[in-house]
Formats: sequence, structure tokens, C-alpha cells
Amino acid sequence: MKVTTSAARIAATVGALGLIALACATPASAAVPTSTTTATAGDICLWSGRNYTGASWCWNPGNGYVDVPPALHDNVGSFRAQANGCFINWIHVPDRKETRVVRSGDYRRVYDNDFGGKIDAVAPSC
Ligand SMILES: [Ca+2]
Repeated sequence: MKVTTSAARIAATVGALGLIALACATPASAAVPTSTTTATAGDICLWSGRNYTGASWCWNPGNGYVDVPPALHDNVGSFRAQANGCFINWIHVPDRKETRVVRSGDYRRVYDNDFGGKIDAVAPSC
């Protein structure tokens, strides 16, 4: 009898935690950088660390041209794209830039040894 009561209590607790987790997950905005950010359809997400770790930030084509946040400036260790876009490295604003076309479906687990070490901004097209 006591076991049943404990089991029921645990089940109720787990259910409540599940609801809390769901409630917390639902309003999470792509605009808020977190280390648990996951790329959702239509976004390009950048991480400071390799293998999608560290500081992260997601960009959406609807945002237009955006300078990447300071934590990711010249410091993108990995990325996942579920939208088309363009990575930009400014050589001289506003007339000289280096760009990389990004296609939906592109990803790099290690990007800091490549253009990730130079990224200044993301835009809908190059
Ligand atoms: Ca740069």
C-alpha cells in the first residue's frame, strides 16, 4: 500500500515536472541566446564552440542584415542552417566584404578554423 502511494506521488511529481518543462520550452525565443538553442525551421544558428556548444544565437531571414552578438563575433565554432543566408566578414565598411553563401541544410561541426573565425554579420543574401 505504501509502495503504491509513493509510486503515485512520484508519477504525479514527474507529470508536474513534465508540464513545467513544457511550459518553459514553449515560450523560449530564438532571440534569447542560450547554450541549449536548437535550430528550428527557418533559422541559421551559430555557436561559439565546436559541436554546437557554448554561446549560441539564431538568425532568421526576416531579421534582415544583423551584426552577430559580441560572443560570436569572429568566433563561430559551429553552425546549422535551416534557411538560406550569407555570412559576412567586413574588410572595410561599407564597400569591401568577404562573404560565404549559406544554404538551408548546411552545417559545420567545426567552423572556427574557417570562415567562422571571421564572421561579423549574417544577411539574407550576399
Ligand atoms: Ca571579421
